[in-house]
Amino acid sequence: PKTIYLKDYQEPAFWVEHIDLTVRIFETHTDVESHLTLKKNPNIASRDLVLNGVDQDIIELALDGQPLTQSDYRRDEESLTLTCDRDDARFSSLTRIRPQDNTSLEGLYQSGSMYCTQCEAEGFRKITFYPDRPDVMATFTTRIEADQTRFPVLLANGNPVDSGELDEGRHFATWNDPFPKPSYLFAMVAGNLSRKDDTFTTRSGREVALRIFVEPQNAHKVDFALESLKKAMRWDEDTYGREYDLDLFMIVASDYFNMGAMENKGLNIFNSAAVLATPDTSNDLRFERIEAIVAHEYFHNWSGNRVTCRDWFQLSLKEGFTVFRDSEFTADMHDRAVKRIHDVVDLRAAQFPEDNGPMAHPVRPDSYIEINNFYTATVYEKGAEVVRMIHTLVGPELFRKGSDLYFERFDGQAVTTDDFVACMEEVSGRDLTQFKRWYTQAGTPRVTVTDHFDSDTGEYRLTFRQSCPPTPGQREKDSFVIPIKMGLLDADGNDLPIRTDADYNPDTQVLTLTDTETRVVFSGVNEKPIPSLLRDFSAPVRLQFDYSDEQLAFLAKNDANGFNRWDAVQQLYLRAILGMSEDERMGKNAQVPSALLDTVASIAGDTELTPAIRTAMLSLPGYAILKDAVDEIYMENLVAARKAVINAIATRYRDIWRSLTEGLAGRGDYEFTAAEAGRRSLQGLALWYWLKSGDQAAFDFAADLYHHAGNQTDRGNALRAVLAGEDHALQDELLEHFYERWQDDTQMVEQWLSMQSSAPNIGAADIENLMEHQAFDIKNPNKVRSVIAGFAMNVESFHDETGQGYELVADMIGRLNGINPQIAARLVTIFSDWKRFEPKRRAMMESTLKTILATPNLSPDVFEMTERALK
Ligand code: DPP
Ligand code: ZN
Repeated sequence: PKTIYLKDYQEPAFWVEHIDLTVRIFETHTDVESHLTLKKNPNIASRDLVLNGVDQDIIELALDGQPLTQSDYRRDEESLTLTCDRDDARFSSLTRIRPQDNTSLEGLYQSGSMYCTQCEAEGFRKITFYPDRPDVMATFTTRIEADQTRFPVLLANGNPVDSGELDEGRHFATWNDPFPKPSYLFAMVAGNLSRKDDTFTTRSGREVALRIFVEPQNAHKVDFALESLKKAMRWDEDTYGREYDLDLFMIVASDYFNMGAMENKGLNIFNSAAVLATPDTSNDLRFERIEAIVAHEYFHNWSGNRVTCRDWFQLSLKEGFTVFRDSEFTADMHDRAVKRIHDVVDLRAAQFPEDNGPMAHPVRPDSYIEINNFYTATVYEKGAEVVRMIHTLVGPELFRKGSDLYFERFDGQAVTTDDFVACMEEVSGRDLTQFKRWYTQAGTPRVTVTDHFDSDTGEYRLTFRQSCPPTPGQREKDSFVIPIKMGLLDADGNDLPIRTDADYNPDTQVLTLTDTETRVVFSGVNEKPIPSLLRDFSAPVRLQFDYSDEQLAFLAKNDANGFNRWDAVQQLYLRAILGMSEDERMGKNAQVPSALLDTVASIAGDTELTPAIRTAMLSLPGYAILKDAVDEIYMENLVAARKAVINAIATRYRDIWRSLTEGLAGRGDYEFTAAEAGRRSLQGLALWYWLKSGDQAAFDFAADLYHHAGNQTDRGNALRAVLAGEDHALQDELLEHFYERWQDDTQMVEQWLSMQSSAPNIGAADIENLMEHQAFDIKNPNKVRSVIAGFAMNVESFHDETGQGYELVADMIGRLNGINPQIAARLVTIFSDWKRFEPKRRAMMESTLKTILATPNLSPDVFEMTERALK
């Protein structure tokens, strides 16, 4: 496989101005006819016309009407190159593809009864010969022909311009997209779909038709997505001044989909799990996720489509910015502090470990073999944090000015992260040269803080030292620009006024670090304060300050910043679990610290905190975060310590959990609001703790809640709690009941699978059984994710000392390699922290990775990930 480097970027020798595409769908094959209007790029001397194309049978190729023979072009695995002497030329091709056999789910493929596409990043080359790179932007006309009965609905990007009947029961539809776009934003759909319509009036008074298309059995599941879409459209007008540009916006739901969703111009295609919802089949988290993904894809219409990426190294230009946008949208729609907490949990559980191992790469990578492997937490979530820091540094008004300038200046162009940052520099007058290291240097910076108080002078001093560990290909790092939002608490827990000569902005409470070491002196301080640092998680760093347990408990109670109250409790949990785990390993008697237990009680009873915040504060860090926090992973000890803390919390406060569970019962119909979702989440957690205490009454309550729940949130909470307990008869009874009742509902079956794969005490053999079940389908990524990804997070079973868990996942990767390389490659990341385990598991995981690497016909996707993991 070939490595592609950013430094080798060159514009193409030819641009495409327009493509005329005709797709004829037949039972056994699909024929694709295309005509490209080419224009020479004057900046490039070469006359090579490079067209990407894979998995197509060539029927006919022509240049300006002259048929081409094999001696007219050079061919390699992914492309075809010919010399074109004219500046204006027309390239034509007729090729044959077989979408019904395309299990990679890239390009045109069959999903259930429909045909649909996924072209990001490089799927268009599986449909027709084309310069399949994002800097080539063309207008598209797409004509689809298919059987009228089997495929009554025919969709493509843009506006419908023509349709009609053909011979032999066939029909056609022609679509025209007037906005030039890269091929990765192409989409088409053919199917027997039911449709729900709505409208949105833009602020300039244009009426936009909104349509959601789904397979008929899902017709009742679209209302929520439609409402979310309208909210997103309004929000983007209000917050960014961005109006929708076409007269029609369509969403299609597909059961077979590699990612969450795709922002194709005017025709978003969604994984059905990311769009279909009813209260009876989706829990609150799912509702929030769907709202965010619908918004995310809609926001891409500007941040991604109108202004797109020059090359795939710039992926974060659209993804980091758009994740930041959708995250702010959710914060505005619901509860800002809760959203921030959820984002930081995800960042710490997924991105920090990625940055802390062999897969670490910069937000703007320098090289790749398979770009699909770079749709990562670093590009998306850390990329969003980088945009957030710019927002913090320049402030909201200038940030908006900068984004206005960016959209205006680069409309219709394919640009780079440097172009984005340059707009922010221009409007703010701030030099962001050093800041841009966040795009080029991988690794999570560490900030170590020490303090000193001088009562004679009334001076309090904080010393910040930053460093960043080496990552693959980057040994030394230069210092980062790190915004630290902070306050100083007095003995009553109030913020002291801040007086300092340092680079501190009193309006935003932000101190900006630029050097390896920064000393900050605060004057006029009469008593030694407790610092509250990195409020709202103002930078994606690991901050270390030597708090006592009592100080953390104090911050948890008193900090004016909700996020930092939560974070103080998380530090208490983390410290307790890691300390106990170490004690265990040394054969010492491990004790749950009393400061932790007292804090738990005070949070549980603090009715001034919203239920959602209390849930977050009462939730322990998961294993992903715990593993990432130690130098060497001893799984048994970590598991024992985490369990001991849970047991102590559960048993000591059994009465609290019971009364919370009972007191938080719902009244009336299900409503998806921040307040109601918060109430349900706290009840779910309280029930889970109550059940962990072993109280029989809790099992009865859970069984009753399961059977009488009016919505999937309560039902799921009840079932998850039961699965975490020891009553195996009840577990079997409820699981059987669930499947019986919901086996015809795809989204419910997916939840049924993942609740089992992530339940404690499930073994590799149970997972094998699940994969034999009729509900499982190895060709369906959602099913694979439900079973395998759930299992991999289920550390007790996955890291079982026999190594059976490793074997099972490796086997799955081997099977998927030939079916769906993208999904297979994702699963490899499960092993990427192997070097950080104790010797026994380290050896087993390493040999598992080597077995994967020895798989015959290994795809470039899996090869790249396995090779990187082993380094
Ligand atoms: N561009 C897509 C997204 O929205 C990729 N799945 O993230
Ligand atoms: Zn995106």
